[in-house]
Amino acid sequence: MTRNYLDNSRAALKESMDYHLRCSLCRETPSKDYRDHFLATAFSLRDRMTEKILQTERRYQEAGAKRVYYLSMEFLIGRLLGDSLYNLGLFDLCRDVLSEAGIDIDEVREQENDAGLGNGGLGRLAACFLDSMATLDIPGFGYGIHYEYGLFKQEVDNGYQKEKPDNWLAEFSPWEIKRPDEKCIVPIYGRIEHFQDRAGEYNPMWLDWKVIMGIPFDIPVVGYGGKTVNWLRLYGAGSSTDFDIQIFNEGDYFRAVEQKVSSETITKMLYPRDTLKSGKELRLVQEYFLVACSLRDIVRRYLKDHGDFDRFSDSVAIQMNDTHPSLAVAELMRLLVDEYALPWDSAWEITQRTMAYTNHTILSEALEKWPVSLLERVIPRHLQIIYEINSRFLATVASLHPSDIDLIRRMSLIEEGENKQVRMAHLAMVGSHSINGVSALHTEILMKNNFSDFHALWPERFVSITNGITQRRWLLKSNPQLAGLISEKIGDSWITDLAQLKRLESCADDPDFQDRFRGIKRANKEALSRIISRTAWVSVNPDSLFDVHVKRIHEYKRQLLKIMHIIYEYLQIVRGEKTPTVAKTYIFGGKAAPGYWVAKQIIKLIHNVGQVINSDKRLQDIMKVVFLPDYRVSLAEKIIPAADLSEQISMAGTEASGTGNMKFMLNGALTVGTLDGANVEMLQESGEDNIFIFGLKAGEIEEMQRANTYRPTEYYRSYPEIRIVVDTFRDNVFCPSEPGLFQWIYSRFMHEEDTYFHLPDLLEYIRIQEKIEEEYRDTASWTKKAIFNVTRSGKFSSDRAISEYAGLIWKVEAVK
Ligand code: B1H
Repeated sequence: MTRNYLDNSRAALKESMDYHLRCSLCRETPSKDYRDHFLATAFSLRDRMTEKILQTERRYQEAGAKRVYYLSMEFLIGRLLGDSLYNLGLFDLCRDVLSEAGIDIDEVREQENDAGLGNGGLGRLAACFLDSMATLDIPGFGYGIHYEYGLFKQEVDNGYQKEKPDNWLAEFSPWEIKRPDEKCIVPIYGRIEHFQDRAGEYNPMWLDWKVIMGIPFDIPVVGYGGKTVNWLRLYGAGSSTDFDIQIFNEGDYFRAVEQKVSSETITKMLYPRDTLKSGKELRLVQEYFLVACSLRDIVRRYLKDHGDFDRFSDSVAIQMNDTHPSLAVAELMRLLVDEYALPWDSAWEITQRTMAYTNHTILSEALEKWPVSLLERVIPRHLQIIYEINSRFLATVASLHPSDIDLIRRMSLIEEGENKQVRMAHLAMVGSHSINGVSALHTEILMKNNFSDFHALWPERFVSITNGITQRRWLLKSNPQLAGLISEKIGDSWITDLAQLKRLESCADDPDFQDRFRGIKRANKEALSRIISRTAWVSVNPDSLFDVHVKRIHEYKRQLLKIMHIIYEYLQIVRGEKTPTVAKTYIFGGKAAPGYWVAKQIIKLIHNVGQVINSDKRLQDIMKVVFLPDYRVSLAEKIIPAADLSEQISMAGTEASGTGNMKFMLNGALTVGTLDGANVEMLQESGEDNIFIFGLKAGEIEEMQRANTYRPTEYYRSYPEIRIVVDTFRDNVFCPSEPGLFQWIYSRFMHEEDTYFHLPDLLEYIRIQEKIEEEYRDTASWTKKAIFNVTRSGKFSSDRAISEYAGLIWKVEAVK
């Protein structure tokens, strides 16, 4: 190759793609194989990125920049080819080079497997944050786990979810760079003994531990414009060869091999639970493994440039993505005190100044607690440190509130009882200088309810940072036609400054602009219709209203409320009580945790309702219900640009923020939603005429729960609309061949069980859907509202969120 093989000319790009086809992949050129072209293109981009990683690193070094490390058990990055092409500014060039070879770039992009290393919003947020940090030239890096199997693939068999392994690395990923030379060694298990030192003090020693080896895989993260390239470091577990050889030398060949097998299982797979904790030993080991590997790496990098720890918290900020990496507090203390011999108080000050914690949910089933007995066995030294942190912390609390035993019990890091447990959120809060919620409402609730004792003690630590999404992936790449129309009108500064979209407002009334806007939506709907017929085997009308409910299946998100509305509408039509005025396509998608029975039943219910409705001749062109299997990032990128209506109908007070809601808004869908999570702020931004808000408010629900006044049967008895819907579950209307299948739903209501308040919100939901139908018929007015949703979505950029983290929490600056 020529000397300038990395420049961004057409010739150089072609040359490096041909080079990789022949030299990396050993293929004859020209090749007609899409997968070969995917790999060759990816390698060519990676070459360009690695060069920039080195340049970026030099820039950070010269500036002596403070660095942010984002610790997360999940990074739901999806595909990378399209995003890399856009961020490097090479999309058009690459499309042309490929098309000259007779290759369609879209086919090439379809070859890439999603990196599904996350469950849902929490993992996707981490991925958007990486994109924003690189785009804003912030020295921000991700640390996560190199799962061999990402989130399971979902197949649907007779309406039932079947999980299939996601072997995303089977054809290997061209983006990652394995770095066995930078492996680290992590001790685990063993016991503590105390030895007397010369001064007569007893010091703890962690003995007889086993070893796991952490092997880093780096994925470049290129910011828009291609100047800054950060990286995401994912650790895979291997067994320590040193340790194996020790057993080996003892002559126990089989035990040495067994050791290898078991330590490699640590990063085998992602736990497939969203807003539900697991409680399994292997999950704890995973969390510890992430923390131990990343902190060693962070400390190693720091010590390359520093002789002591005096400037640690000025040089390093660590963000814990929920409590999953909260053992970082104990691990940093252990490193500083045990391995670098710092006095406890100095170590504690450094730790607190370095760490920050983001809470993502108030649902109690997700709040992590680990049994003391388990920690004692897996990481005995960390448990000791946690006890020490706790006793010092409780002494402070006691000195402020000497007689409040109950307060001390509530705030303790240890939950007392028959099986003592460590409360990980308390560990995270005590060890951090900052605690943040992910929307205004969520942070309010945290301060008022869940963490009120901590808020009273340290009000200054609490911050609200509303989530955001990256417009590079969720508009520029996923909706290129709309992106093009916007740039044509206001230029392309919105790509790095989403608030610029406001300047598009003057177009909202322009009939010509409206036409083009609608035309793009219509084209996206056609494309989605083709996907629907291919994957869900239902033919849908692209002129119908696309009403979309996609997200993890969970009771609190209330897919059941949506289905109950669909059933109501269906009954109304077939009974002749309603003349439909708008054709509708109801689109669902989402995975259920494999062990979550109710969620899986809801998938079955959606299918059965779909089967009845889709085969009813009376509703032929009026209503369709589809479930798109295997909802994932790359599918979301096709669904969201085609949506007219975005369903965000969680029970108020349960969805911490939501981020799907923001993606729909950015793509010109109107939202129907409760006053929950970031919907509250979407209402403020869009104005009440451009969003459909209904249902009980968080405070009202809280009050009904507190006073225990909600009785589902009272709603059932009082409202015929509710009764006819609930009775279908008793009467097997949607399971004639499997009587009793959905009886459980009916029974729950009859037994006064409705944890997520479906019935009190159902009437208002039906009414607002009627209003939506009415408004949709006025095409010009609907289009205008859709345009306002786009123009007023600027706040929900992850660039805004990251700027807030950088300024309020991390105190880091861009290094241009
Ligand atoms: C969110 C989780 C979560 N909150 C435990 N909590 C998990 C909890 O594997 N686990 O143990 C996995 C995930 N995920 C989501 O975070 C919230 O529900 C959304 O409302 C929010 O938008 C998102 C990002 O902040």
